[in-house]
Amino acid sequence: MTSQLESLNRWVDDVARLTQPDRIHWCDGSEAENRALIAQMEADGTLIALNPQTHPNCWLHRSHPSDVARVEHLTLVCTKEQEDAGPNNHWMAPAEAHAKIDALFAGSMKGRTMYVIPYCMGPIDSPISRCGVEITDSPYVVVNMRIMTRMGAPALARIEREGTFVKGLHSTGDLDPDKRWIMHFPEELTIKSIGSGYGGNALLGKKCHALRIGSWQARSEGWLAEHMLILGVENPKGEKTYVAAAFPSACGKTNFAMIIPPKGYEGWEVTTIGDDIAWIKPDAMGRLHAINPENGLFGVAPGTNEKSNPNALATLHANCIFTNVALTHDGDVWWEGLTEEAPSHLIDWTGKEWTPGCGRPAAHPNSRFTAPASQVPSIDPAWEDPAGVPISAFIVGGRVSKAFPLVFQSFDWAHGVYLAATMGSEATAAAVGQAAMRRDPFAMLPFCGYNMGDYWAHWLSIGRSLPEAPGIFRVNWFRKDENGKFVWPGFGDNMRALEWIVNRVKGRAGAVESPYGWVPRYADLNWKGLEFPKAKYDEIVKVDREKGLAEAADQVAHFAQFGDKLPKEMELERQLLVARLERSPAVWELVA
Ligand code: OXD
Ligand code: MN
Repeated sequence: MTSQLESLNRWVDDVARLTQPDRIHWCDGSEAENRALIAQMEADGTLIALNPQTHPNCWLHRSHPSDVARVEHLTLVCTKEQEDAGPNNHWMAPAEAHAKIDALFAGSMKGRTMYVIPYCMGPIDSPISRCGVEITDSPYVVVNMRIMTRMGAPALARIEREGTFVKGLHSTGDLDPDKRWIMHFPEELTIKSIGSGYGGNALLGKKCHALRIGSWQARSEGWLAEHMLILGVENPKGEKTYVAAAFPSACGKTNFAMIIPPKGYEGWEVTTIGDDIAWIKPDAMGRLHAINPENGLFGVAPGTNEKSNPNALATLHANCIFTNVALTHDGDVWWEGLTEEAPSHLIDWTGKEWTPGCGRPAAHPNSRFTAPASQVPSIDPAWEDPAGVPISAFIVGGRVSKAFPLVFQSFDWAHGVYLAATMGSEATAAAVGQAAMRRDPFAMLPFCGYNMGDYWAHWLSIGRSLPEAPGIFRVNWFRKDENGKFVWPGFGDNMRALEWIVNRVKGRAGAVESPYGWVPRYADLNWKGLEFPKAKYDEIVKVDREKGLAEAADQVAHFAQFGDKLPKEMELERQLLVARLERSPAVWELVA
């Protein structure tokens, strides 16, 4: 098979000449093709079948122990000008980068099959969707791409119609970490990745295309490619509101995307459109509409359980690929946090015998499940609507034990962009008593395919172009008391902040002005079904002037990295925060 698109055939020929595969297979995405690939991988040990009674059509894959995560230091953005990649990206000049990686691709597919995977990011008939073609020598990548994207014949037909596509070339090479690169050439809409079979490095549709190349395309075409979940909230009157939210990796994004309303919220429903990436575009009326460009979840397994995320757990009963989790003796899967007590005996993620207390984790901390989004019990009926869903609010937040209130609204769009540009999570305290922040603006630090200063400017411009911009909110579920214990119950009770956010953008919820932004008073939140006294609430809302000033001072170095690219508004917002704090009492508290 070849394509009707000359440029695609030519590229496939060029790649084959370089990598010298034994065979070329164009993927049609069919069930028969998938079954044949799985049978082949089961035969050579790449996949292990799970118990067909408890997990029909599910498989376990164990990756090479040195290939279990994204590798930020080997991930490059190769623009002609280094300034366009910015201080947030590792950079190499395109000619040098191509030469370096092509030398590694030379002959890398000898003895292997080269798979050509046409795919579409987003519903196949959505004008917001964009297509790509990934060439890979990994059948594991093919079967994962089939879950994570709309892959095969319909995508190829769209590519032939449009005549353009993002080119992604991937080879596992010999998995030598010294010969591993993940390179992006946004000006050429090209990705080249070698030496890794791990999801974020090898499933090129996800982080490489949908975020790094996508953010570049979004900027030049006037839309947004974001590391955000999308969810819908329906109140008992049947009124539906959609929000998008950015939290850094490992801050509970998948859990929040599938939140189950707590006790007291009978009649409410939360639905899921996506758990990781949002492509957002103004419609003809200037309203932002979002699609989930993905077709599946590539979620972190450890910590997923009946309490943290029952919807995710229910998604994993069939048709999934598990990577680097532990195996039980009856062919089931297990990971840390799945049950309170570990089984007495397991095979760990490296294939070794494991017993509790042996000193090693049973599942790799970054073990994953690849699961079809259609199986999520809370999936929204409109999740594949080609028009996307209208976004009324953006939520951003990180993992911060001090300083920031539970939830607050920005004063305006530019202030909201500033709140997102300065967000981050606490790293392990570097100096005693001093929490070090790892800034992760918009949760995009590892994923923005261009200069982060230009990215903030793009967000500011988008806001200016909208007749009615969504509200921007910041949340912090992680404030701790003097004993180091989390004050807020989190999980389903985060719904209380979500309800306030929804009511706020509808203009029917109160708030007071704090130095950080608009904060809900105790009476502005719905406490039905939760015993949470006002004194406790005051604790997670109050603003400590010194901590606030220290935070604002710490932002100076963060902003300085971007030099001339830093939009004026960012530094002005920082100074406004300082001015507000300086005129505040040592501890700003709610009076009502
Ligand atoms: C992910 C991540 O895998 O953000 O989604 O790291
Ligand atoms: Mn992510």
